[in-house]
Amino acid sequence: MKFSTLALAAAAQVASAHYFFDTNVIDGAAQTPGKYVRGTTRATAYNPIKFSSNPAGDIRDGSFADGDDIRCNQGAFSTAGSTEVLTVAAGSDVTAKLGFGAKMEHPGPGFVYMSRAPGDDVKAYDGSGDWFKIFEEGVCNPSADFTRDAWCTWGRDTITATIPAGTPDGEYLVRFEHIGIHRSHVNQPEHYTSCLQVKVEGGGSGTPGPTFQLPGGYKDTDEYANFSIYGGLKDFPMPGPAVWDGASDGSAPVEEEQDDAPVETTPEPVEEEEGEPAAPAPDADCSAMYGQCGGNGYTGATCCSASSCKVVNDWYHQCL
Ligand SMILES: [Cu+2]
Repeated sequence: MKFSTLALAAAAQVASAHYFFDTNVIDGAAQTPGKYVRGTTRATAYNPIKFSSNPAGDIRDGSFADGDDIRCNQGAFSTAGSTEVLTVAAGSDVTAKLGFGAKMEHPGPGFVYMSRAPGDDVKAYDGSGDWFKIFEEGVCNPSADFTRDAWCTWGRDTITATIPAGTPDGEYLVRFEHIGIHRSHVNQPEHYTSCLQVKVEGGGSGTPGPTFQLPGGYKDTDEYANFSIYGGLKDFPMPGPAVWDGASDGSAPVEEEQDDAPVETTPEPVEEEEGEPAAPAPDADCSAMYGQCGGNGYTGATCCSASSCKVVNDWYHQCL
């Protein structure tokens, strides 16, 4: 039956397409989720953070890219005290890993930022200070599909960065982020982020920078948030400050050349947004076809307006 095949495909996408970082990797071994990576209290941990200007129906758990949740994900600060602090040597790598076997199968860049905790007490730090960028990755395979596997992070479940050797000793938040940009052409970039708590030792005397703050550093008017991946390969305007060179004062960075993103005129393909219906449910009290109808922590409607509720996984029950 054609319908059920399509429904199964949609369900499989829901299970694999959204994700969150819940752990880090040390010498190849994934740590217990939440041991060094702050947890989240959001109802649907795997869902993205979008801008408050986006349609209400596309906002998940009240998380906003222009709100505090963009720092380390919703509720992360409430888990700071119970999250351990990982001691890392400057010059060594840190790696964050997605939970539940998920892979980054949205197109878009990966980033790693750091922010020093006041008083070098990261368990008491809310992330409201200055952030500097230590790593970014965009397109690795320009000959591949720009809407999919051209992006470095495609199909991976980790992001890795090197703590710059010049980083001063102290306690920091290390913020890992993937941004899905398949809907940036309609101003809906999807931010996936979590923070690792670290204590840097053996560091240097560099002055990290340039910096930005969160929220505020990402705006819905930024080029990356209005960029179309459709119509072929083009330069992507990386959001956030330039990557710190690891040594000098970053206050006067060499500006990276920014191409003006061409206005996209080709028709956009119909967007598949997994489990996120474009139209409101006919019965406003129940979830629409492909909408969520259950799962751990889910608080919305558990009935389906034009279908029945199926268990996709523990986190996601869907109207199919
Ligand atoms: Cu998505």
